[in-house]
Amino acid sequence: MSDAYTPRPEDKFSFGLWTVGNRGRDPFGDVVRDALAPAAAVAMLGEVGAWGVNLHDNDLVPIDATPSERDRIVKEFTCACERHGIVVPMATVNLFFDPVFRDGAFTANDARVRAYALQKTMRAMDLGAALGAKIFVLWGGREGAETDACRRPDEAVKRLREAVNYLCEYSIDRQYGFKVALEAKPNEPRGDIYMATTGAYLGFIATLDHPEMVGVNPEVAHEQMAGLNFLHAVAQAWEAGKLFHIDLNDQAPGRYDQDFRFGSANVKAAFWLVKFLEDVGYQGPRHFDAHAYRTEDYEGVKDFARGCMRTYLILRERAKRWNADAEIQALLSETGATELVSYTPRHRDLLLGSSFDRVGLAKRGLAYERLDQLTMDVLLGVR
Ligand code: GLT
Ligand code: MN
Ligand code: MN
Repeated sequence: MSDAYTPRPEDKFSFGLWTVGNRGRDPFGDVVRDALAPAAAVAMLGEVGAWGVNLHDNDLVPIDATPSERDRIVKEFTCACERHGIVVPMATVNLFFDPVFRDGAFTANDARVRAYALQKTMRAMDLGAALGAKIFVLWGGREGAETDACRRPDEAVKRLREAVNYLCEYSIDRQYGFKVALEAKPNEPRGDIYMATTGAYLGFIATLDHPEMVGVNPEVAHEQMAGLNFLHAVAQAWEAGKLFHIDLNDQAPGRYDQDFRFGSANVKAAFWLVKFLEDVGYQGPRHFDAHAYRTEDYEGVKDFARGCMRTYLILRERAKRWNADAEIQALLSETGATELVSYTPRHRDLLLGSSFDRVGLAKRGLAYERLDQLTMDVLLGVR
């Protein structure tokens, strides 16, 4: 039965193979679900109504596969995607699982490890391009330190720049047309990870050889782990033309990396986020980088995946209602039009000659309490 909250392909909902395939291992306990073969994951995504599947190289092709094994696996996977009407919008590379990356990949002190990381990434780009992906995510999960005795952090930045520049050249050389999306996280699995926030990456991108090819992939939980406002990070990325991809999930601030179902922990923050993405007309994939609770079997994993999409669609409908609400709009228009000023000698003289009712301005109530309660009423379904 379909309703207003049934996902459609144009919603561009995607999941990583590693998300629905997550087996529930955590630092204190072993796997609780059987392995889910990539073709089975694709079938599940088709069943729940998703549009896309994303993958790391080794989610699909084992790290030690021979070229002929790789070709067979890719062929089978492509067939599964066609059969279930699922596309591959994004690909990425696993530079964090294998022990070779225990000191980092692009920033590792050993030049052979750095070279291997580049080679592995170029091969992952080959794989992603073969599957039709146009976005390539780089998450530097091991690019960090437990002790800053290991290297100077500015050296790490230089190594990271060298690697991203190299990989952009590779994409150009092979005519892959990738948009590279850099994903920040403050810590976990390293004690501290370099480029802790989306804002740090936005600063870094401007220093690259091909800044136009590189943007960000902000993840809800990664900014919230640091106690930051995710929407603000996304808005800055969007305004800079750098929101190439987004990882939707949820997280209680200050905890471990929870990767909860989208909207399940901070529904109001999720509402502002969905409203923003819809208001500005974000056209990229809406990727859920989350996983089901460890208590679930694969029926529960489907509930998890359906829940991510359903919550997004409910919040989208609530955002439309908020935008159409006459009282909300009236309050907003009272609190300020956004007219941007620019510097001219005439404007300067006018401004310097103006007088302001400072005390009067500071006295006027802004009615944000009312505005926020109206928001709560919309969100809680009583308006
Ligand atoms: C890993 C991480 C995610 C990244 C993925 C891409 S892998 O699951 O926790 O945030 O987006 O490398
Ligand atoms: Mn992520
Ligand atoms: Mn995460």
